[in-house]
Amino acid sequence: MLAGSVVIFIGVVGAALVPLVRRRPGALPTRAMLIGGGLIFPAVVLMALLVAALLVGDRLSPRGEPGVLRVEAQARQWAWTFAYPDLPGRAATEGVLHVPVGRPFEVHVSSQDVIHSFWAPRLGGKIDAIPGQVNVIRLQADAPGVYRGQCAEYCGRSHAMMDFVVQAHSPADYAAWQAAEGPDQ
Ligand SMILES: [Cu+2]
Repeated sequence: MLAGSVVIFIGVVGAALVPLVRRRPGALPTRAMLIGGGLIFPAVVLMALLVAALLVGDRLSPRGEPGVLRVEAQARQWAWTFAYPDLPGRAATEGVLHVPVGRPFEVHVSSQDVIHSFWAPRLGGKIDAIPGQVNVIRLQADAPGVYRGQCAEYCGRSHAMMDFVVQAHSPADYAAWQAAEGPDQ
């Protein structure tokens, strides 16, 4: 989107400069600019963005497919707790969400107090954390590492400090973490 908008911006600025440089009427063909630039071009661009948005939205939506790891994210002022109902015996973690790499996981997001928003930008879109309601977002990390996340809905005094990380483990590391004893690791 950024690359496309830069190209369009340069084109628009260029078209606006043409009449200034070539100081005569009809420097640009009026009809072609109106119909082509004002009607057809935006329609094509917006359709392309609509298709892209629908595809991304579909990718982020839960599908009830088997083998997807389920994790739970509980927001509160001003921290995140992550629970692992699919991993019996595994204690909840504070501020760090542990996931396996290369495998989709669904985050079931809720809140204990006010509305927050779960957002790990490098993994995908954000989703609201609403008290009394569970929203689900489907994500996947394709490389091991740490993906920073942040509450994306203003939720009070320490909202800006309400961050978390998603730690994506290789399969062996994930098994080791899963087997590790004790809370908050
Ligand atoms: Cu928040």
